[in-house]
Amino acid sequence: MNHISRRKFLRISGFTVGAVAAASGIGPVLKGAKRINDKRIKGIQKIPTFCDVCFWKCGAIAYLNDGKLWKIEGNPEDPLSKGRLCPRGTGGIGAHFDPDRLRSPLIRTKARGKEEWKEVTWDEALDYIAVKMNKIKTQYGPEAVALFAHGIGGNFIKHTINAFGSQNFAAPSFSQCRGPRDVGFELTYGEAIGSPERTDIENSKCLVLIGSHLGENMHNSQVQEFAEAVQKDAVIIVVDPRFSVAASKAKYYLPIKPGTDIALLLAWMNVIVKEKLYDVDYVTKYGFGFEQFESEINDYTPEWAYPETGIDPDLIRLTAREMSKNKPSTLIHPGRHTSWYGDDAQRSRAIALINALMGSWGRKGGFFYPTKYSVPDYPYPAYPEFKKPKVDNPDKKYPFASEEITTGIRSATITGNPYPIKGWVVCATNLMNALPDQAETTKAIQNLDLMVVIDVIPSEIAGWADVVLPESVYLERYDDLHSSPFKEKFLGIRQPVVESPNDQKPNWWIAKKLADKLGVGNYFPWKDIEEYLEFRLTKIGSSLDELKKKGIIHGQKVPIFFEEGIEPKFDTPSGKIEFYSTQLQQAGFDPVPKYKKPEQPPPGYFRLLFGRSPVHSFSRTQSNRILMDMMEENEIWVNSDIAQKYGLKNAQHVKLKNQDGVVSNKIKVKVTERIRTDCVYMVHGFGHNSRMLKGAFGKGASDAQLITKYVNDPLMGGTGMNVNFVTFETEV
Ligand SMILES: Nc1nc2c(c(=O)[nH]1)N[C@H]1C(S)=C(S)[C@@H](COP(=O)(O)OP(=O)(O)OC[C@H]3O[C@@H](n4cnc5c(=O)[nH]c(N)nc54)[C@H](O)[C@@H]3O)O[C@H]1N2
Ligand SMILES: Nc1nc2c(c(=O)[nH]1)N[C@H]1C(S)=C(S)[C@@H](COP(=O)(O)OP(=O)(O)OC[C@H]3O[C@@H](n4cnc5c(=O)[nH]c(N)nc54)[C@H](O)[C@@H]3O)O[C@H]1N2
Ligand code: SF4
Ligand SMILES: [Mo]
Repeated sequence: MNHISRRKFLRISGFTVGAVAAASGIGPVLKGAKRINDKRIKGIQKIPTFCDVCFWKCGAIAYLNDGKLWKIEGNPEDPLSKGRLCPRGTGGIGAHFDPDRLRSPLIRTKARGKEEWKEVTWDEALDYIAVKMNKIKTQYGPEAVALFAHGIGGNFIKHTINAFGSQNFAAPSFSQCRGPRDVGFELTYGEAIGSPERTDIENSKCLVLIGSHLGENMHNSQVQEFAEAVQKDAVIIVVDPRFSVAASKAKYYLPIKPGTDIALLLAWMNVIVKEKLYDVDYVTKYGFGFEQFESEINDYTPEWAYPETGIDPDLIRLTAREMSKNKPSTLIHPGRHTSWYGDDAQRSRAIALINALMGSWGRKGGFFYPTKYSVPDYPYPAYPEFKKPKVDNPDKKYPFASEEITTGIRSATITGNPYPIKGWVVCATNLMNALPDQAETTKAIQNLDLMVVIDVIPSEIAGWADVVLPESVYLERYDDLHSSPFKEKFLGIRQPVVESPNDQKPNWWIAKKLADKLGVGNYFPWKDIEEYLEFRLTKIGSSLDELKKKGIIHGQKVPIFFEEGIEPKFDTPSGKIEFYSTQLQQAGFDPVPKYKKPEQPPPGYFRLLFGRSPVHSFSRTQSNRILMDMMEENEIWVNSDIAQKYGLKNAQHVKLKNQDGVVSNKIKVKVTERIRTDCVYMVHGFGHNSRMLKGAFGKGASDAQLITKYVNDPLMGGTGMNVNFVTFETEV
């Protein structure tokens, strides 16, 4: 393996912090930025805050030059960023300057989805919403209004909706993202992985990445720790049908047939158990049901796994031994976006179990026990009694769902079962791109009496709203306090760096004002957010002033590993690590994961895979002109042999047609050896079709549009989305 420095590693994808600045033409776009502070201040001002280009929430310092927004860097005091932002964070200032931003509240004038609006005042918009919400309340009950939100900005809106009387809330971060993983680990260890992940990547001596494409997935701390591990010569094993950026750092690359990871995991466990390569003491002390587990995996030899996975049995043995050599500092990464095939909670459980064999849970180089700065909540009045159970998972159809299921709310909106949902409030989540099956989403929307979207740009979901509310971007507002469960306790603040350019308002203001209009203003006893923050900060002996100045404060260091004194406790029915799960067995599921063959593409079709670009977040940054400069459209990765067979040339445009006849926008072909022949790959988030997104409209293709099919995870309701197949249309 080649040795590279951390700096070089971060450059592997060609996007260093410097590159962002150089490519972005920051100078010209900066014109006209307004600062929040004294307008006469000359020279440089530094204002600590935290990033919101994704949900990692890196501590940052924004710079003003002569009162104008200049740049943003990492806050060295922040344990998540350690003073460095990822390229998206650095380009985040482009959100403030985006010419396509929403400027004032809008009310729809034509049919839903036609994107015809009139500009209205905040009072008009909020009155309109309050009247409709109260009408829904009278007719169907308050729980007929549901909230979809993603990220810290949703906290205050959620408070308003709860005060109104509804607890129907869901975020795509569960059933479309990390839900299966968290459930798989909860079933095994009694605790979830959480966010940020509780993985001690920097100290791991052997790191196994199953699809986790760190380096393209730019979750900052993990990428920095990954670079650290590479530098320290950790053995990297990457399992991915596509030769990812991470694969280029690996000692072993396993180009697995998509959807067959459980077979590989079972074969690895088979070798590890048969050759007694596991941590015998650890398993004996903390394990439950090991004998049943052992007999269940007895037949899953590497030779059995070979035709399923396409991975050579010798390579399976070699990598199993390599993992074992480095235990307990062997980390089989749990992944994050794990809603792939519908058997995902079981795949995650298999990952949890192989980690248990390595003894890595609770150990250095494995999984730490996170700690969190705790700040007392604001003493709000109790919410009204919720008269109906949540709508998203009736009769506990998905018995192990530990959070709410977005698609459950969507199907209740379509069917009226278990009860009708008539209003959606959607805050900071582009449901058209985040949920599978867009036709189902629009069908649900057509059933609504009220559809409200709170966004910063005219996203696809905003295009379907009755009322669109323009929020201030993160650089222009306060948010709730931020303390993540992590390796150390810390508390961060987001504060305004510049003023909003038009009539945009922060989410706390929108939430409070809407509560007033709904007649539940007593749930917001504070005058403004500064008073709210001051109140909470006083409770911990700090102050708003201190946080505004420092951006981050630290708590006391506590042990986070067993070897540091954490007591090994497992919140499972047996109080141990469950190699055999009686909970699953009693609920009629496999107590030890089993492998089921994935459905194969029909002849001439290829499985559609998707992932991240290092310079974009989901579908939210494509119109940020700084990030757009770095990547304007996505490409479809096609294996060279397949390209030759179909006569496809590099950079040629094609359309993709899926198994249900849905045809995509034009997308550029990337001919490459870096992907298997049975699948194609694209970056998620492109192919915008909202006409008001002038900069991003029609650039590249949308994976979401092609995901008309999905498979529900029977354990927890996650939506496996890697089950769609596409073919090429070359007449474009
Ligand atoms: N097809 C497909 N679907 C997926 C995925 C995929 O890869 N492919 N990934 C899945 C995963 S892992 C996740 S976590 C989810 C992510 O799902 P989402 O969180 O819904 O991601 P985005 O599509 O970026 O939508 C975010 C929306 O918030 C808006 N926004 C940005 N900043 C602000 C703000 O400050 N205030 C407000 N009010 N709005 C703001 C953006 O303009 C955008 O419309 O999607 C899941 N769904
Ligand atoms: N730059 C950037 N970074 C991000 C985000 C972003 O929007 N932009 N979003 C963040 C969020 S919320 C999430 S959830 C993560 C998502 O990122 P991750 O959790 O790291 O990855 P996934 O999206 O699950 O998977 C994408 C990878 O899985 C591979 N893959 C596809 N099918 C299979 C399979 O069957 N088996 C195996 N072994 N591999 C397969 C694909 O080829 C691709 O390399 O990224 C986070 N980081
Ligand atoms: S990982 Fe990047 S985009 Fe996400 S919060 Fe950190 S700096 Fe911002
Ligand atoms: Mo995610």
